[in-house]
Amino acid sequence: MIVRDFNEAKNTERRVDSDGWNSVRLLLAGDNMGFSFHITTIYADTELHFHYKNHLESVYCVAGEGSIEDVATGEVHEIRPGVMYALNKNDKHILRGKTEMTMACVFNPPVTGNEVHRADGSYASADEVAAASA
Ligand code: 9YT
Repeated sequence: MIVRDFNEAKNTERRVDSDGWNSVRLLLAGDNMGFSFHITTIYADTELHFHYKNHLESVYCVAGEGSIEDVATGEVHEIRPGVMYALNKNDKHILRGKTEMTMACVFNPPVTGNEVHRADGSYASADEVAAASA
């Protein structure tokens, strides 16, 4: 069994800080769960362009308010506590934080912990990472 406390993990290298957001990765690829699990904080008045081409992601809003825009359709969905979205088509999206938002996120395949967003909003796949270091 794996038990981890967000309040401790947020003060370790599990916390990743970026422009407009931070994320505490409570489960990573190395935990061999088949998914990774993150608590992501999106800051107020932020607009983020993400496109996880190599990962499926599901996100549940725990606190805060904002919206998600499906770039393919232009459709905008309000986000508030209780709302879940799943990027089941690797959907390119724009996340807007109206207030600070706390989001619980699952990634399949799991994030390894070393990813940074590339210019196109994606994270590299495991194959691309292996090819780059070969
Ligand atoms: C809300 C959202 O898209 N979270 C993604 C996870 C975060 N970018 C991370 O941990 O890399």
